[in-house]
Amino acid sequence: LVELLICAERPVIIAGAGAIASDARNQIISLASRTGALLATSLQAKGLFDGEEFNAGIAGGFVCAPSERLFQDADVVLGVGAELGFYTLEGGRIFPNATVARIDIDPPPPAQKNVGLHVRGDARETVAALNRVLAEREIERQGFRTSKTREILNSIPPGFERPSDGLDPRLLARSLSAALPADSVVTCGVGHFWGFVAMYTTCPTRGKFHFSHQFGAIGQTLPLAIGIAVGAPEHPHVVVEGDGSLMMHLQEFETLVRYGLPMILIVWNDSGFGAEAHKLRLKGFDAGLAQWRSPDFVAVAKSFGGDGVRLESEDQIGNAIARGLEARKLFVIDARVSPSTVSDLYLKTHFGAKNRAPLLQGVRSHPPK
Ligand SMILES: Cc1ncc(C[n+]2csc(CCOP(=O)(O)OP(=O)(O)O)c2C)c(N)n1
Ligand SMILES: [Mg+2]
Repeated sequence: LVELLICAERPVIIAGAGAIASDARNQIISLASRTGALLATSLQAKGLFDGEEFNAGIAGGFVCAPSERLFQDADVVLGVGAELGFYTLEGGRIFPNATVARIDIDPPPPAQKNVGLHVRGDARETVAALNRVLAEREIERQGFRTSKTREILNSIPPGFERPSDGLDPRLLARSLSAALPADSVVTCGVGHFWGFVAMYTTCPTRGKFHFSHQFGAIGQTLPLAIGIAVGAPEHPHVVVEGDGSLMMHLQEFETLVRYGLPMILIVWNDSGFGAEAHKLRLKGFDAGLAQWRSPDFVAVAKSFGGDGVRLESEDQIGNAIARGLEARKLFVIDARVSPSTVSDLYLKTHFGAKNRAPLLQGVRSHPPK
């Protein structure tokens, strides 16, 4: 691994959940600066390097356009506490020219493709050892850390057109960044909608993101979020869930109310299984097969003993969250988003469009534990 990093001309370091668990952030930042690497994260470690120079954000399906362009030229990709699975490497598409290496406490999973070099060890200790060896050998590389890279990362993103059939999901996700309390924990479900949250909502400065994507299954967010709420009662908890997924576990409202758990639940409501509706439309089928007339989720929450509000505009999200914090119980924010607005990931993966997503630049005051 030492030799690989010494020879690397344009390395990228991708931190995953294991890097957070072992508190490896500062060691990774030193290693990246020594080797001239771009910093990136898997979805699981979203926001870990916010505020750092040469932070390229998320590597994987949710990659922004400037980073995607730079990753094409990477010659070494080092995962730290990151599995670097199919989605993080986009099946190899995102790093077409790179040798892959990993540092992980676990052995490579049996189904892992492109194992590359796998070093077993604690993320922080192993990266610290690398830093020591590279310092002894006086390695200081410029690598990716040039003014050209800075220019690409800071390029002004293209604007987007506002939809006329509901709230703009990109604008809503962006407005959510400023609305989240600094120490809040955000739990986000999986569906078409999660791309907006992953790519346009910054991680709260002293908070954390969880994504409930195990097995890619929808309908698990509320049960997972209830566990997170019980485990971290000192943090305000904001949950983002799709309307279709929510209707698979709506009965858990009763659990929340019975245990008196405070939770702000934003229903990203496009009145359908958007993930399916967009694909049906694309293939010439009837998208209406995966769409419905939305129930009144606020009324449902109230009937269980919770409360809520229907969001009238994107910029009302701050007020709605403030009301939810005051309510200190289940508080549903029903956000009727545009059902026709396609996420960047879907535009790229299913519609063959060019990636135009901006780099999400957050500022982190404190590393999450
Ligand atoms: C258990 C399960 N059933 C079906 C799917 C396929 N699926 C993936 S996303 C999705 C739609 C989710 O709808 P919603 O929560 O409203 O989010 P949206 O896609 O509309 O943003 C479906 C049916 C799945 N991933 N898991
Ligand atoms: Mg939906």
